[in-house]
Amino acid sequence: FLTDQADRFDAVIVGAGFSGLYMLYRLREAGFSARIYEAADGVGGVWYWNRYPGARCDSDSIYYNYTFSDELIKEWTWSSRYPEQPEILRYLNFVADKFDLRRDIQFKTRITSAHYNDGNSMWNVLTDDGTSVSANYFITAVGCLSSANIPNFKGLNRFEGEWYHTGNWPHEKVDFESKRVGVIGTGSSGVQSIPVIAKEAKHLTVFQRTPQYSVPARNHPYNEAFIRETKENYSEIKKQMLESRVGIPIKRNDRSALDDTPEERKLKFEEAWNKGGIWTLGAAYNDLAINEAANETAAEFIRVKIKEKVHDPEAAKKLMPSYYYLAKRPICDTHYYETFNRENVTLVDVKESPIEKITSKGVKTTETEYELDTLVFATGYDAMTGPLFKIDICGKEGKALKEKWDNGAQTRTYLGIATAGFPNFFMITGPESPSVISNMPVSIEQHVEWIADCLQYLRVHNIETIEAKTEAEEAWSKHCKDVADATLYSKTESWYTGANIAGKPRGFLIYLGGVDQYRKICNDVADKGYKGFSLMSSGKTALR
Ligand code: NA7
Repeated sequence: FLTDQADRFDAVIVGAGFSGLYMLYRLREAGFSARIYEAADGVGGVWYWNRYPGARCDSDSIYYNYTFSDELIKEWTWSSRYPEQPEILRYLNFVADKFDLRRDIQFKTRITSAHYNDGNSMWNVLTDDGTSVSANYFITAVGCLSSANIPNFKGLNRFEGEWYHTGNWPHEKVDFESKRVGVIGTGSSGVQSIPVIAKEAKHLTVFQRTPQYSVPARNHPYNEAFIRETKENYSEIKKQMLESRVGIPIKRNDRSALDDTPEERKLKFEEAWNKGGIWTLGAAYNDLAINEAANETAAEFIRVKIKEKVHDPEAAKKLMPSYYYLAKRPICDTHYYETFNRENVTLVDVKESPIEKITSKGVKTTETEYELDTLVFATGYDAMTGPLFKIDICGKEGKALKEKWDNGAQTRTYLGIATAGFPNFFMITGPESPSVISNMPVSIEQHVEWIADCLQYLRVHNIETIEAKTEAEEAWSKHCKDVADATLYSKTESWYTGANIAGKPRGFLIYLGGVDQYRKICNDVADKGYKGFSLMSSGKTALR
C-alpha cells in the first residue's frame, strides 16, 4: 500500500532501449514525472543484450537513429552503413547522457507486475527488488524481439561445454579459437554471427532448420562528403522516411514483376542486389509480397545467386529456400553463403535429420552426434507478445493480459497501442502495430509522440482514464488480419505468425499497411478526440 509521495509517478516506463529513453525524454519535456525501470545495468535494450559476434544493425544507420533533435543529428556521426553493436550502444549512451536521462532510470530492476486499481485508477507496479510504486500511466517499452527462445531440447543441462543465446550474450569476449562450435539457427542473428565465428573457430557446425533468402549487406564506411550532405539535408531525409512504407526512403517500383521480360527483371534485381540491404530487392516491384508468381521471380533470382556462390552442390541445395521470399523477415549478410565453402564449416539440415537431444558432448541428430565445445543458440525470440507476458499485467477487475489474450490466441489491440480493459496502459511497438516490419526508430518515435500528445490531451481536458473500446479493437484486429491475409506473409511459417515457438498460437500480430498509412490512421484517431477510446473525467463521468 502506498503512502509515500515519492513512490508515485505520472508514468512508469518499462525498459531503457530506444523506446523507453525517448518516452522518458518526451514526458519530461511535457512536465510529467516518469521513471524507467530497466533490468540491465545500462541503457540500450536489445542493443545492450545482443553482443554476439557480428551483431550489427541491418537498416542503414543514417535512418536507424532518433530524428527528433536536430542537435543530436548534428552531434552524432555514424562510422558506416551498418555499424556494429558497440557503436549503437555508444549512441544510446550518448543520448542518455546528452538529455540527462539516467537520473530517472532505475537500473538492475525488473518490473514483475503491474496491476490496475479500479478504485483510484492508478497502476500499482512491483519490481523484483520488492519496490512498489504507483503511476497514472503504465507504458511498456519492452521491444518486440527481447524474450529469448531457447528451444526445449532434451539434455541441455547435461551439455559439458559452454552455451549461449545470441540475445543474452556475455559482456566478456567469448573465445572460439581452437573450439568446435555449433550454431543452431539461421535467422538474422545466425546469418550475422556464422561468418564471424567460422573465421575464428577450429570447426563450425551450422544446424539449419529453414534456409534463408539473404541479400549482400554491402556494408562500407561513410565518407566525409556523404556525412556532410546527409546532415545538411536531414530534414528532407526525415520527410521521406515518414512518407515511406517502412521508415526508410526507398522508392518502390510501381510495376508488377510480371510486366517485365525475364531480362528486364534480371537487370532490376541485379541493380537491387548490388545496392544491397534488406529492403532493396523487395522494392524492385510492387507485387513481390502479394503475388505468388511475382514472388517466385525474386526467389529464383536469389536461389541462382546461392548456387553461384556455394561450391558444393549438396550444400547449395540445402541452402536454397522454397517458401515465399519476404514472408520471413528479410536478411542481409556479409559472406554468409560463401562461409559454407570453408573447410572448417559443416551444414546440417535439421529438417532432414532433426535434433534428437543435446548430449554431454554435443548435439545428437537422428543421423549422428556432433561433438562440440561451444553451442550457440541463434534461435530467436517469442516475438511481440512474449516480452509483455513476462510481466504480470492485470487490468480492470484483476483480469490478466495473458488471460484476456488467451495466451496470445486472442490478442486484440487498438492500433497496437492500447487494449480494452486496461485503462491508461500504453504499449510502444505493441502487437498489431507496424513497428517490427519497419525501421524501428521511426515507428518508435511515432508511438512515443502519439502517446505523449495523448497524455497532454488528457491533462488539458481533465480526463482521468483513457481506454480502448472493445469494438474499436475488434475492428483494428480484423483490419490487421485482412491486410495480412491479402499478402503472402500470413501464408508462411515464421516468427511473424508465431510458428517459431512450440505451442504458440498462430496469428499475424503486425499491421502491414505501412508506417505512412499507419501514422495517418493514428493521427486521425487523435484529431477526432481519440475516436475509439472511452474517456472518463476524474469524477468517473464518461465523456465519451
Ligand atoms: P529468428 O529470425 O527467429 O531466427 C531463429 C532461427 O533459429 C531460425 O533459423 C529458426 O528456424 C531457428 N530455430 C528456432 N527454433 C529452432 C529449433 N527448435 N531447432 C532448430 N532451429 C530452430 O531470430 P534471430 O535472432 O536470428 O533474429 C530476430 C530478429 O532480430 C530479426 O528478425 C531482426 O528483426 C532482429 P525457423 O526459421 O524457425 O525454421
